[in-house]
Amino acid sequence: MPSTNEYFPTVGTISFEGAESDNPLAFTHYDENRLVAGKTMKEHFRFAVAYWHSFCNENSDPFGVGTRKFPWDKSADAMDNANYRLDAAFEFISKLGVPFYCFHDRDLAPEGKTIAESEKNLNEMVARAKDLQNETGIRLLWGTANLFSHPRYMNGAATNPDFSVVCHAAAQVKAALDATVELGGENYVFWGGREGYMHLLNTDMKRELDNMGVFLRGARDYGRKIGFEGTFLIEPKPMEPTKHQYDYDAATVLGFLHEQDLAKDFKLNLEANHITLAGHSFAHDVQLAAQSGMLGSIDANRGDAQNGWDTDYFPTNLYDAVEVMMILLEHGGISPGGFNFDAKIRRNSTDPEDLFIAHIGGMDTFARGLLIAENIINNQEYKQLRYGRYSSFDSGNGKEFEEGKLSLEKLRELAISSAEPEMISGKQERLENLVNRFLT
Ligand code: XUL
Ligand code: CO
Repeated sequence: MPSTNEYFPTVGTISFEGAESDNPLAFTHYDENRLVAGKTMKEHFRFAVAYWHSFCNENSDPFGVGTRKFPWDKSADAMDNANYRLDAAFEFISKLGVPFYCFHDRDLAPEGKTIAESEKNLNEMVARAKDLQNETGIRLLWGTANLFSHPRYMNGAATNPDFSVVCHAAAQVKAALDATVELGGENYVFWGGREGYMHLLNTDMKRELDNMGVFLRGARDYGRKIGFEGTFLIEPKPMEPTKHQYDYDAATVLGFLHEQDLAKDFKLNLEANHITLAGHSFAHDVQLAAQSGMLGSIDANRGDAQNGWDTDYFPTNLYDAVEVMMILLEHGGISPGGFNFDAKIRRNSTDPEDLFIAHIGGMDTFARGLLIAENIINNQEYKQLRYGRYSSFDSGNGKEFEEGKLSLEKLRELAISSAEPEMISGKQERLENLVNRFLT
């Protein structure tokens, strides 16, 4: 039964109070209506709350049960609790003032004993979510299917060596696509939770990858058939839970999408902590995707330099935010994607207000990053140091080379007729110092 209770009674609507504020439950930099580079902050970020971390994950870990007590888990009936949870989610998201949310099918509704029962549960919750969306104006950034928690997916979903498991995965994706379309979701995500392998000795990698291609083309065709006009997204991650994940990083997924004829409908959902697990900086994969027009959305979080796993901290690193916002400003932004907080509060953060404080911190970090990034990319010294390095390609033989007009032999002749190249400094330290000047 739906509830009229408040689940976060000690916290009201979060408002912008400015950089001088010391109120932990107010924004210091995220001012949703502030215009920056022609767009409001709200439009720049399109922030989203992740249903799973915020409302489903009680913060258990391999060493102990969860520490968060969910006031919405008050019934013995899983569907009742799903309804209470939905109320809590919309209360939280409304108070925080975030325009979007994201979910897995199993976050919203419990799995039933049969596929038909699972679909019925999901449809019931989708109908209620639609009402709440209409009441509050909150929208769905993306939906997805959880194809990794159930034991049947222990050997993968679309890449499972057993065809009957692939069929179960397809049934789930069909229902999750139906739900996403019904709720006006702007994107649909595939994170290859267990699409990968533990050992080559029992794995036909080529066959599994080809099957993943067939599966994704089928999902795309079904989505388009039911009127999904949004972007399909693949979320790279190099490892965890499998040893070798097929969607290792942005470059790997871009290659796969082109090979499998999926590049027109799919883009990337890049998660900061996944990128750092792959050995790159957050900015590296964002740049790689953005420059090829394949940046779809961002899962905003942060890893830990000392830990080699997916810690999913809330993002509070200002330098990372500046670097990423510079790329977005230079490449036209993130829409129709957004910034989804795929992040969890620490296991010992047990006050209900901690969930607000964590999101506020992430939003303020990116807002501050945006303001700083705008100042840097408009700085003449930065532009000259970064882009001026390539001026030898702007005219003459350099320009002809870029146009593909000079043969290898011709390049050799030019080398012989010119003097030994001068040493031209890359000025890295000067640029790093320049960025630090703006970090106020
Ligand atoms: C797991 C992860 C997922 C995806 C959606 O590391 O990031 O939550 O974002 O399945
Ligand atoms: Co994610």
